[in-house]
This record gives sequence, C-alpha cells and structure tokens, in this order.
Amino acid sequence: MIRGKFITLEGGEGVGKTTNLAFIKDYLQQHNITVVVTREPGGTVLAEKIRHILLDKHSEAISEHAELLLMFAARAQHIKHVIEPALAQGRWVLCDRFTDATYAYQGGGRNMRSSTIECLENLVQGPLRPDLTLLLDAPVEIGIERARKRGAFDRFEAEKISFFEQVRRAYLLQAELHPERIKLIKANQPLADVQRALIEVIHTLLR
Ligand code: Z5A
Repeated sequence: MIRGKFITLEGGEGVGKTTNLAFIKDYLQQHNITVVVTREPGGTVLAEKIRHILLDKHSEAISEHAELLLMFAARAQHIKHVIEPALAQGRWVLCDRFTDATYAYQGGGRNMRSSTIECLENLVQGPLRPDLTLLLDAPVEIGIERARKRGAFDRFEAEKISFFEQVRRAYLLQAELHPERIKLIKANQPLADVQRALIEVIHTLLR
C-alpha cells in the first residue's frame, strides 16, 4: 500500500481555507484520489470537545501554556485516530490548519517560544509533517472583514488587529523557513485566480 499524502491549508482568519478545502477535495477526487477532509483543532470526538474549550469564551482566562497544551492534546488524538490510519491506508488527508497554525497563533500571537512548540511537535508528531502546506495570505483587514460577516466572534476572533498582524508575520516566517513544503498563495485576488494558483501547486504533487 502506497502511503497517502498529507496536505494542510493554513492562513489567518477569513482567507478562504474552508472555501478552498472543498474545491481541492473535488479536484483530487476528479483525479481518483480518496480524500479525508478534516480540521484542527478537532477531527475526532474528543478533539472536537477540546476545540470547544479552546474556541468558547470562558469566565476563567485560559493560560498561554494551557492553550498550547490543549492544541497538542487535540492534535495527538487527531493523528492517532484519523490522520495516521488514513495515510497508512493510502488515502490523502486534507486538513484545515495544523502545526503551522500553532507557530502562528501561539508562537506569533501569544509570544510562546518556537523551541517550546518544536519540542511538543516532536513529542506528539514524531516524524509526521505535511507533504504540502498551502498558505493563503491576505492583508489582515481583508480576512477579518470576510470572516466577521458571519456574526458572533469566538475566543480567537475577538482578538485585536495587532494579534492577527503578529499571526500573519509568524505564518510568513514559517514559509521562509520551510520553502520546500509551504507554498504561499495570494488570497486577496478573485476566487477563480486563487484556485488556479492552488491547482498549479497541487498538480506538482500529483505528478
Ligand atoms: N488555532 C490555533 O490558535 N492554534 C492551532 O494550532 C490551530 C488553530 C490548529 C479555529 O480555526 C481557531 O483555532 C483559529 C486559530 C486557532 N482562530 N482564528 N481566528 P478555524 O479554522 O476554525 O477558524 P478561522 O480561521 O476563523 O476560519 P474561517 O474564519 O472560517 O476562515 P476561512 O475558512 O479561512 O475562510 P472561509 O470561510 O473559506 O471564507 C470566509 C468568507 O470569505 C466566505 O464568505 C467566502 O465565501 C469568502 N471568500 C473566500 N475566498 C474569497 C476570495 N478570494 N474573494 C472573495 N471572497 C472570498
């Protein structure tokens, strides 16, 4: 059995991850690839419960360390019960956010050290890394404007603009550090152009 490919979609709020995930899934299925679509935090029953803890607003503030550890607790469940089994069965996994989001939000946004995140990454993931990461990038205001049309804000969406600027910078740094894996896609262009750029990159993986 040939191991499947692991593709992650990343980017700040409202850049179009969910929209384009569905598009990529359809594109891969047209190429006879069996795709598992999933998301982080979440993807299993227990990890979805952790997602609620992370996204809901609570009267007790969640400490930076608790937030980081909960992200990796959810990820550990997700890897064991969804990602690894699917890849081992030759299926491709398409995941809405993964560990680059931790470097961006907990690293960039919350100022947690990269070395701490790296330590947890190695502990929880072992050698598992995405084969390809599509980083959708757009100026923060554009993403926020698109996302906030939806209404109620979760715990992250309620953050200040400066937080999202830090997140964006940290994502761009990740792309600089891992140019072979992370492909930057301009998300502040018409959807058809974004999707054309996505296909170009995915096509190289299909070949
Ligand atoms: N988080 C973390 O802190 N650490 C971690 O390790 C992980 C996550 C894994 C949940 O993420 C939160 O968890 C997230 C970071 C944190 N918080 N934030 N912020 P999420 O992925 O569930 O939530 P999200 O980032 O807020 O996703 P989103 O707002 O749903 O955005 P999106 O999926 O990127 O966008 P979309 O829903 O596809 O598109 C938004 C709208 O824009 C929609 O109406 C589209 O039709 C429209 N759109 C999309 N593309 C275009 C273009 N090109 N032109 C015009 N309009 C467009």
